[in-house]
Amino acid sequence: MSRRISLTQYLVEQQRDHGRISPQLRLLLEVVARACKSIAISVNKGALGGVLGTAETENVQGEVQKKLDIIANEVLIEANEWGGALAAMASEEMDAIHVVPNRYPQGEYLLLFDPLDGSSNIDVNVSIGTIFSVLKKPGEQAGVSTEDFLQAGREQVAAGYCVYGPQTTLVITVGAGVAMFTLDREQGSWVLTEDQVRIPEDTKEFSINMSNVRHWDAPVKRYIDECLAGKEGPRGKDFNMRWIASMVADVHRILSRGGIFMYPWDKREPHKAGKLRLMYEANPMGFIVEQAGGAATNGRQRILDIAPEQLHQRVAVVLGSKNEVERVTAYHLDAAPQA
Ligand code: P6P
Repeated sequence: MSRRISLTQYLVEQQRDHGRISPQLRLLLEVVARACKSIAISVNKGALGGVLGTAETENVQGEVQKKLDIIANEVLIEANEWGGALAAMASEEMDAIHVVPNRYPQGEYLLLFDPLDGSSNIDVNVSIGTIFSVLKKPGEQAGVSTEDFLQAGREQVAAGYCVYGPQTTLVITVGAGVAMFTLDREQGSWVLTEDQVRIPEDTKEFSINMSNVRHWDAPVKRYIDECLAGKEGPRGKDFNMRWIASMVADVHRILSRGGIFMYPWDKREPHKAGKLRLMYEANPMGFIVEQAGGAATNGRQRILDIAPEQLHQRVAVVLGSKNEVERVTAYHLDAAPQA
């Protein structure tokens, strides 16, 4: 069992003892963690807080926004503007980047987030979450632009998510492994409950939306068919399936006990490459999964090596237990180039 230390002590040790993070980055992560506590309180109120249902507006993705999507976005923006660690923020819920107002000092970091991932689950009381990614602003020049955000995922200096479920759990990496913190509601503090999280390299559990089977590329269909064939098939073992339709919850299960999560390329919208967003879903989750000994690809290429072209670009995602992700990659390389 890991030492039951606070998030603050963990981050101070990462800064002071391991030299892994700067004082500015430590402050930024503390503020994001505090914002997640505020979001958790709103989420947990549900109908009592008048926060369920839609907001009658659409986001840049063309998705109808839930009231809690907007609340979570505003909490993260307001919490992170004043601290002096950030130059700008980008969010799934905002078309353009949000530059820190002139009334506050500008810092060297860029924060990207999906403020409330899994929104379709909000009104039915299923786990949802906040995903965030931290980059350094490139160059020394004053000012910040959208292009400054377009860095490959391997450039991230920190990433994390908060899952609002039976427990409220914050998962963070600063590039030295993955740590999990559980919210102690009596104290109102984050307590380290697992450090150096490891994903088993093998698994018997896959996570995919099976209703899309007719739209998948051949390698994905081959992989899933073999899982479904079970003990009598080429894999020689039975598989189980889980699909919560909330990436944060599915990824948290994989970090906790292994598994493979797939949201593959889909022939319905070939130009979109996939449903999930590269910059604030696939990249942070890919960083976390790799830091826990797993793997994350788009089926063919390491997610963290993908050179972004647009802030809201989408990507296919295959992540989790290393040996399973590598098998899916092998099937893609065996097959003809993607249609
Ligand atoms: P589907 C939630 O909307 C999300 O972006 C991810 O959190 C989740 O994994 C996926 O979409 C679910 O998609 O098509 O199964 O509803």
